[in-house]
Amino acid sequence: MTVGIGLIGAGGMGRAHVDRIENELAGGKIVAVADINIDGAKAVAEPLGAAAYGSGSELIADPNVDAVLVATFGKVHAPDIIAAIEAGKYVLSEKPLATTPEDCKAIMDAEQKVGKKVVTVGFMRRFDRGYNEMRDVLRGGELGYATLVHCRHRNPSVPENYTTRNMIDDTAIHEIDTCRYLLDEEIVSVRVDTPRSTSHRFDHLHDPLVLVAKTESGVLIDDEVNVNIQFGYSIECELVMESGTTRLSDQNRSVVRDAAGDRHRICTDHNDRFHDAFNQEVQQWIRAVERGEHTGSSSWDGYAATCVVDAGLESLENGGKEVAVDMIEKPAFYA
Ligand code: ISE
Repeated sequence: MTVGIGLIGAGGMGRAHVDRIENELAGGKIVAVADINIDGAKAVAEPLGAAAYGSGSELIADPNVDAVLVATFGKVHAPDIIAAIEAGKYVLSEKPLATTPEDCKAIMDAEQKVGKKVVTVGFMRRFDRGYNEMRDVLRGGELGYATLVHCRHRNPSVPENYTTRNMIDDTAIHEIDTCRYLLDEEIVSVRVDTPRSTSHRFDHLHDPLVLVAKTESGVLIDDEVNVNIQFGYSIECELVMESGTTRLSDQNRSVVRDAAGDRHRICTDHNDRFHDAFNQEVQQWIRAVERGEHTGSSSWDGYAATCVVDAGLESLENGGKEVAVDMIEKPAFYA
């Protein structure tokens, strides 16, 4: 079976997914594209012979669409995701699942009503080989339990419309999910520190920020979010256990040595650094849709990350005070 995929949102992330589905992955085909800018939808759809729509609801109603890939802005995700759930279609939603805990809860309610998990959230780092090897080391138990996680999330630069809040809801949200995944527990409190800012930022930004979070068992996470670092896209993570550590290495495995020293290529952006993880994520989703199964992170993971983001934003607006994460009890449905 070829899974007919409908893409909602023809921006950069949506087009990157189209490219991988059409040129790198197996089992799926883009059959429809929707965007509020219908010309943008047509520009992606027409070369593929796919249908173009001006709204998500028209795309979801298209009988050729078996599954829906949502790549619009987070704050408009919820109505399309809920409509797709009610139409009985599997969904892969780019992160964040939604921008408020209330919208995430509405998605979870709709999913529980149809009685099966159909929503995957695009936290692609869960498919990155390095993070999975780190997770295996912790789970293996030989180095004891985790005590600390040190994370660094560095982007070369950001556009002028990117805000300080985006450093948490758009950027640090990846470490929030990754640490929940690595440690297999929830984050219970967050504080955001605002060190001296770099001169490379736009004036309205506080850059860098450091998010400090604690988990249920007391593991302390520090996440440097630094979005104008200039030299490239650099993601680091070290997990400290009782008698050893494990850390992410760069995706590049070879080093050039010459008279200038040892060096390897630095990644340029998230599509470059997480190319393989994105491909794994979307490929596994297509295969799972074929089998009628759920894969990857669930709506609960999307909800939990959004609750942690909310606490981080509250801390940011209140001088870096520690804020407890406010979350409902996990429904048995997501156990
Ligand atoms: C972007 O939306 C992403 O998801 C990238 O992974 C992240 O590095 C970047 O900071 C975000 O703006």
